[in-house]
Amino acid sequence: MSAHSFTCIDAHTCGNPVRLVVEGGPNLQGGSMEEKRQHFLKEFDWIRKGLMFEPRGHDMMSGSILYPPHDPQNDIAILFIETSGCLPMCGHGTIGMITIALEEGLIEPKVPGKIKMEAPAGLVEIEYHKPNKKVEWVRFTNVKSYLAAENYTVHSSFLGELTFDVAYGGNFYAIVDAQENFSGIQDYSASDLINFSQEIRKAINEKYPKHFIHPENSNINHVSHILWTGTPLDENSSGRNAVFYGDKAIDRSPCGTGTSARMAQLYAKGALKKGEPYVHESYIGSKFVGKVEAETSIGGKKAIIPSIQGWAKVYGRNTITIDETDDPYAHGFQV
Ligand code: PYC
Repeated sequence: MSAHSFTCIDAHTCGNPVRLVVEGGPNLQGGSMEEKRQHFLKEFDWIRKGLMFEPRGHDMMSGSILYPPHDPQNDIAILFIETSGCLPMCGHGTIGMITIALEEGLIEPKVPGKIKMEAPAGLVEIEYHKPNKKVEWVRFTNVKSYLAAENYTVHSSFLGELTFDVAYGGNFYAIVDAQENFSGIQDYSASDLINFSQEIRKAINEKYPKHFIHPENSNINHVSHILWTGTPLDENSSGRNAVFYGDKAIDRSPCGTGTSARMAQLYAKGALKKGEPYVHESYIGSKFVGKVEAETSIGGKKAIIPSIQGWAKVYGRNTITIDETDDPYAHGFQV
């Protein structure tokens, strides 16, 4: 039993929080970020819970810890820590963490304007614009994204029968478009969408066990997120979503991995062309700009290489203590 201190810098990416642990993160074993992720989950998950859950975090809290790259040609490696666990990839987390790291001088990119980042889901190539002390935007080229299933169905006790597709963009997303029993996110509150999502995510994974297994990483093997769509607030936007993650969160950003999954779905259906900007709005109306950079394949399926551009703002510095000697909530709680 002891007390541990973590130096953190807090930011938000288009409204969604990012907490970067700058000091106090554990030494992890493994030759890749996926191996280090497994080691962290086995031995250090209390750090994630303490820093993400209440009372030090909240339902939307999302963070990351930086590590040196395994391949010296790369600039940085990252572990994502979230209320839901350690995501293989997180888009808003990448944009936020890169913004913090550049503004605070925590990384020295080998090639100015470009960063190669090792994530558990694979190598992520990043570009950024930093005209002065502040980073204006960050764009990352995400992992291979693809449409995994079409026209599956699930029963919602709130809405009735729903049809959905599943696409991968760094996590598996069930994508629910407007249909007879669901008129679109504009007609529902965030807490409605959370209630619907909790139920259907569980039902989807029970009804379709082993249907969603990443062809190159069998640790990524279920639908973890629900992406609901609806009418954009700005008529010039291409789409709007509400992404459910963790147990009670609706992403305040347009969700980088969710936007990648959405573009993979639209591209596979011929509704989005290579190079065409896809302006994706979040539930609160903040925007990412996505693009299909290239077509590729994965596990015998057509896939895309998506890019996502967004911004983040740094707003806080924290030394957070997790004191197991006298705090009954040292490792956080969820209600
Ligand atoms: O931006 O990829 C993302 C993300 C995942 C969960 C919350 N945000």
